[in-house]
Amino acid sequence: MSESKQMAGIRSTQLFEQAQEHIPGGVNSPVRAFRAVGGGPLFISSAKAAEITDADGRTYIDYVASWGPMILGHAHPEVIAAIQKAAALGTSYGAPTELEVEFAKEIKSALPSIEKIRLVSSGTEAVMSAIRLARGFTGRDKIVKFVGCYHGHSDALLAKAGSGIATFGLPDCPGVPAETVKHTLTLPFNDITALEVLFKEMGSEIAAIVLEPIAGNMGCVLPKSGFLEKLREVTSASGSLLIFDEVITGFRLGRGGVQALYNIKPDLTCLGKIIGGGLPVGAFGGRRDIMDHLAPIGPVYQAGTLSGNPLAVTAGLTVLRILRDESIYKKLESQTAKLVAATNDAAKSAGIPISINSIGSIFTCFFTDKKVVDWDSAKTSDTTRFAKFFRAMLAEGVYMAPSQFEVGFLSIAHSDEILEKTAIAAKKAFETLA
Ligand code: HOZ
Repeated sequence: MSESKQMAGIRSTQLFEQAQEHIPGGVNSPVRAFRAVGGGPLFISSAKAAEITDADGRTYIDYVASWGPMILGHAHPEVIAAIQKAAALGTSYGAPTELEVEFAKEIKSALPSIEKIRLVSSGTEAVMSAIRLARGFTGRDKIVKFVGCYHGHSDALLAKAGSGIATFGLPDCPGVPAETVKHTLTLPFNDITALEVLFKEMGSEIAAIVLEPIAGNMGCVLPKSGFLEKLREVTSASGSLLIFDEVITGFRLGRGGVQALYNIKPDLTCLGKIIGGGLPVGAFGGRRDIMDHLAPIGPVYQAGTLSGNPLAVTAGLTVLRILRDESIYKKLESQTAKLVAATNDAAKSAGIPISINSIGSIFTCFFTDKKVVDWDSAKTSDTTRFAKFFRAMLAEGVYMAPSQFEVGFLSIAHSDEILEKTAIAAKKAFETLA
């Protein structure tokens, strides 16, 4: 193990000290601060393909992939060229463009449940807007979300959320008025009985169920057989809407996201991450009759100066067009399967119990011998052991999400050579835990 790589380097440490003077916690998004794993964060200066390089000039194999968007690897030449060309034409107009029409068509061709779509600038904004629209359309206030699912940081959706809220064990968030969350009902993920009981009792008051149909913010958690079908059934029966938050899964687990994999048609879908090709973009779309409730043709207001930004749309469109090649997804899946198998082997030979959940090109290695099916089982993971593993992997040159309750992402740049290096690192890292 290269001791010199064990901690953030001198430059990252200096930058973190400065950052803490000027930026709360030194970061612009909490999980990045490494508080759940110890040590200070790496400050990144560049990235290429499957690797990132920090301010100290150290290069790491990257499984964060900007939390998902970099499915083609960092600084993909076609994407960079497209952005450069677009930048020369002006970076923002605050007016409609042909690009937005092309982008809407591209997304609709992949997700037939989307009849109309509106662009925003982040996943948070997409889900927040979809909830407002669902409430405006149904005339109902209550929404249902699942414990451990994360839908961005808007007030109504922070209740029992995943990601940083789960990582730091924050039950409630000061600043969110009780009146705002009183309409947010929470249920355990994958619990069909609890769902049926709730809808029997108050289905007619519920505007929408919102969920990550494959959860990615309590680690990767898959829906059990029949769960998504039951959601569709109870919402249709009660006149509530079904909203899929596919911010992580859209265009990542195949062009059609989870809805294509499980053949379920949500009323609304929220997208983000990959559709911006690494630039800030979110979107929400779905049934025409619902979407037409949005201003300017309907009464539900929603707006954004940088919505449909030409640079971001160019980057996203370039990526989505490349992703028309379905063989990319097959390759990603087989590379991920290799990584999962190697990780299981390494843990087994070190005698460390783990439970890996994975689908397509995402995965989470939980440090538990339990099957992880919801937030309660995710929580059985030994997070101290995870933190030690994280640090050992970092020391071996592998950069993973600094929280147990996130997913790892592969890109098409994660070659066999990269996977072999990762497997060697994992073997050494598990041995440090034995
Ligand atoms: N909420 C993101 C993970 N699911 C973290 C984003 C970030 O820190 O950049």
